[in-house]
Amino acid sequence: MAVSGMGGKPEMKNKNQTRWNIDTECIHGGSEPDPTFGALAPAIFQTSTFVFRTPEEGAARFAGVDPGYIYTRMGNPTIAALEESVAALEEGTSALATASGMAAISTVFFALLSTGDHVVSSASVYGPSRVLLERDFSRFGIQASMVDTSDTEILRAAVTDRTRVIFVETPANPTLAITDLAKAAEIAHEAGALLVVDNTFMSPILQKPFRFGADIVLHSVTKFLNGHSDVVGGILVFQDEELMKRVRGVRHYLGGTMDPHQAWMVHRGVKTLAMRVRTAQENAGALAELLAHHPAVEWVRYPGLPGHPQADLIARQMAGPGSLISFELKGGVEAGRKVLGSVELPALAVSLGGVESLIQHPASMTHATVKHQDRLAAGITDGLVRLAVGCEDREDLIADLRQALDALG
Ligand code: LCS
Repeated sequence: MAVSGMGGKPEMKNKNQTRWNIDTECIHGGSEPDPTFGALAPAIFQTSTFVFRTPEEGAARFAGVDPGYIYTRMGNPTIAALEESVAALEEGTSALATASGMAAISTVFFALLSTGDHVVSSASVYGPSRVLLERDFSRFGIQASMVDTSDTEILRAAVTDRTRVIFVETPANPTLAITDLAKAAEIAHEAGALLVVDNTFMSPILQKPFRFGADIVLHSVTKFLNGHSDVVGGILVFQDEELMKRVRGVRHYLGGTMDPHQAWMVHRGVKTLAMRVRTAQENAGALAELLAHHPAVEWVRYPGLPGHPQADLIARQMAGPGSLISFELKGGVEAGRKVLGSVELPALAVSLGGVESLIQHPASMTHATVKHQDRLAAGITDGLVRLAVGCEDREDLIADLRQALDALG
């Protein structure tokens, strides 16, 4: 990280392109030995504010003439290092880290939508993203159509002359329905709207939404990017600097900025992103196979299983099927509860993308706030179980899930 004088902002080395292959980029992006002591690991600038050497310098920073730091809600070198790293991984030019994934989502909606505007969103987005639109943004006269964006014709038909944003999560949480990003971008741009993609489930290792025309890519970094189930955070990534500045102004005043220590933790997590994502994905492939062949299982959804109806799209858009599996047991909700209680390795907890495997029941947990009929319409059946596969030993995971399924009799 090149630092230009006290409080100077780091320079972006990788404008719109990565210098290295992605595994190397994870380890080195946004990190350079510090110029003072040569520490390999970046320093944590745990400060709320930055000292100006002269009144003129302070005035120049507020006027935007001097790019140095002012106050951590508006920017901080430790947060900037993470932003630089994730921007490069997503092939963006800049990023804005936020206090949580929901802070990223609410900030972007607040920045892009005004009274009378309309949003089209995937019906099976993460529950709170949907509730935020339907319960909260509706109070300001912003309409939302929650549709099956994995069907391009349904998506096209939902767009009106007031549509300003198309917001998709692909694969969706937890139905794993896949939306064609190139088509969604085309539909958004024809309507004069922006395509915002929640790329949390794939991470930049497995999907690069900007390549398909996305305007903003966001993450709950709580998941894969941090990867250790110990930090909540979010990030927004841009290729258009004007758009970034519009959203940045809103982040600064809404106040959902990330904390420096949080940023440092996430940046450390990013270093092992590629290897974690691949290990979890290999484990998930094996568990999906087990589920697909087990007599107690009614159905299993996993983008990597043979014969997937969207196999062509998956091959075009995703570098791999990821590590989320959803399934339903023949014994329905009751059997699901038994499995949730009898697996030893996957912890019974919401969230995903950590090294630990987690299992949960969306209808009563992550999507409990979504109305029952809306949940069913979105494909989140009452018996659906979501398994977020981690990085434990594959044979241990297989043996554990097998004993839980076999015990159903
Ligand atoms: N986007 C997706 C796809 C998510 O899965 C989540 C959280 C968020 C955004 C929100 O991020 P946060 O504010 O929590 O950092 N997903 C959760 C889940 O599936 N279980 O618990 C949280």
